[in-house]
Amino acid sequence: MLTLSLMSLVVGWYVIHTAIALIIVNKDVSQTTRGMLYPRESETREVRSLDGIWNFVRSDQKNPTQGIRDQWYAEDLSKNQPIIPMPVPASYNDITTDDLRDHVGTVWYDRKFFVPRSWAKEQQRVWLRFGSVHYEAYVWVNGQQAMKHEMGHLPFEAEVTHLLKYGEENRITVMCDNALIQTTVPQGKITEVPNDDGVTIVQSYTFDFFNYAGIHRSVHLYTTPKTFIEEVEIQTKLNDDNSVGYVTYSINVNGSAANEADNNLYARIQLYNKQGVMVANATSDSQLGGTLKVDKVKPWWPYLMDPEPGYLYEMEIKLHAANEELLDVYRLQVGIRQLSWNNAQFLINGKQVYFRGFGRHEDSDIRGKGLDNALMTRDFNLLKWIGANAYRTSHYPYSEESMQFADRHGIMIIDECPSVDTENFSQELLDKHKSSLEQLVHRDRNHASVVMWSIANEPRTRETNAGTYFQFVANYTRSLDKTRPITAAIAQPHTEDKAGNSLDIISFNRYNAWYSNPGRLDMVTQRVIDEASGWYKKYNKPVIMAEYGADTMDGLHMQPAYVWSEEFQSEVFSRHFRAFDVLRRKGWFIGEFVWNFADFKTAQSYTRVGGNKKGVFTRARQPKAAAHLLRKRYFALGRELEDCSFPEDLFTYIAEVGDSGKRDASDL
Ligand code: BDP
Repeated sequence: MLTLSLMSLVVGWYVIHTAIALIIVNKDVSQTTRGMLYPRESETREVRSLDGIWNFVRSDQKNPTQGIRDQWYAEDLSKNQPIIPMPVPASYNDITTDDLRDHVGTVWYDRKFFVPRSWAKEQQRVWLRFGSVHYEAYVWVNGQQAMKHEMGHLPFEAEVTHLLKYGEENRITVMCDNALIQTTVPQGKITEVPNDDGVTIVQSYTFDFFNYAGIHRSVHLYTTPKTFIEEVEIQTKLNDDNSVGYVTYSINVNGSAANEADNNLYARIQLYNKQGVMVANATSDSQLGGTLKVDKVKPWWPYLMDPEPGYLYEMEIKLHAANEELLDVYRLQVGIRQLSWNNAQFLINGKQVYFRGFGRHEDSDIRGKGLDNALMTRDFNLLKWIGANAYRTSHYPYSEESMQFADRHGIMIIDECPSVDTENFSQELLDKHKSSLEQLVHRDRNHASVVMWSIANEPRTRETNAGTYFQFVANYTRSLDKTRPITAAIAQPHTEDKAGNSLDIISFNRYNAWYSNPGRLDMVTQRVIDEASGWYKKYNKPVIMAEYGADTMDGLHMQPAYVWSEEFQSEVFSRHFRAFDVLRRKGWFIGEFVWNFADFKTAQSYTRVGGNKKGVFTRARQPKAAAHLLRKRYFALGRELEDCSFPEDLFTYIAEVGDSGKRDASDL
């Protein structure tokens, strides 16, 4: 009985705000992001990682708020509960051998760390920053609440100068709640379900990836001077022949100079090329803004569009007081490029782009969605090996470290917020959805690699209110950044969609020969052509196929091709390639994205064998047969469209054909 009433309380706790509004209004986002520059060392800043092994406790699923009521944060977790070791960063789900994987509700982490005595300076502040915690986080430092943040995959930070003990040991405690309800982004449902022991609470969600949770990205402590560079926003442009670049910057400062008279702050900006040679410099205006002019600029180009893709300059910002005193130094990497689009094309530096890439996931064995530098580096090597020039961060923002990699390697990013399968449009959901985009744009606006914002994946855009809802979301995103187009990956029939009007570029997902007409390879090509044409006809905007593919068990071979076999995946791809080539000639079809880069874990279901197997690579990042086919296509497109050269090993010698065994593009 007691169990039952407690359970009802739990469900009540998670379902308070589920009302679906009939009228939604466009309200301001109540809390917008401040600061949050990626933590970097400089002459004036120190950075310390708090990654490592933390202590971990899971709450009783039936009593998720117990830790708050009993103030677990007031002491070491180990004082009151048995603790287990937990790596940070990592999802906690796949670390243990028990049922932690499917835990619903709150878990707790803590760890100790020293703050050096030397950090106790009058003129210095200390910040605590999380790269991401999924889904909701409460943070205490030495028992005092330091911050609270809702939303996975996005960073948050707070000043903790006043909470720390200098030259002593400190404790940080985190409570993380993975529960998803109808007003979280993404949405989910918590229900009470009878089981063999009475009742249990169940988390369900419609999206097709495992709801991994925990401290997913790095935790940093960093210092800034008392008066410091809090925000930097840059925008770049090129002149008509791409020979001169312009970097417009605006800086926000937090704090004021020690002496009132010196409060007239200014910034000195210097731009260095890869050789470390200064190519431009400027002194800011009194608003701490201005424009740098870069003669003989090396523009930022996507991979294979230029022999030197991903060219980055280093921008050094020095903040000075009026008396010349150097207050703060921050450096960031800047790619100089210009985006434009119209009703048929997307252009970078005046050149038409044809996207060829993937939908992806941050996902791997054991660590789940935890940041892993080895995996990230391998993934970028595979992207380049296969000749991709883009990916979509399906279905949430990826790590800041991966965004930096994308800048450096010239991989274009369609940057997606965490809204998946969006439905039951309520006021509260709209506010949070907008907030997720505000946080995303704020975090990623300075990345050259980010070329488009995706405001949702497979939203239910034929529902009542969908038109208004997505108009509000799109217009809000546009108000934050006018330099990039907006898309959403839509799977509803174009005839019934209500969101396309609000987008700049139409992306659609469709699984011909898989979810539609499974196994029917003869029902792919024409259907893809017809659907893409339908979208274009309806909206008169550039069209991308953002997802297509087939689940494939690596090692399963069947001739003739049969669903789940490697042969089938290759055939499905090939039937799409035919459609894409017809569509490319129409002039408004601008990209093809395979679903998915690699196999990934999902919730349990009879349609999934250990997860979604639509990867071109296995979860261990080894190629399936279709990877070799896709590689030939992506490089063939690179040769045709951008005159790139072929990698030496693209073709396997088979036999003497004509006067040599060599192939050219027409042999593909
Ligand atoms: C699409 C979703 C994607 C899924 C995929 C699939 O956008 O998240 O993983 O289907 O079922 O509808 O493989």
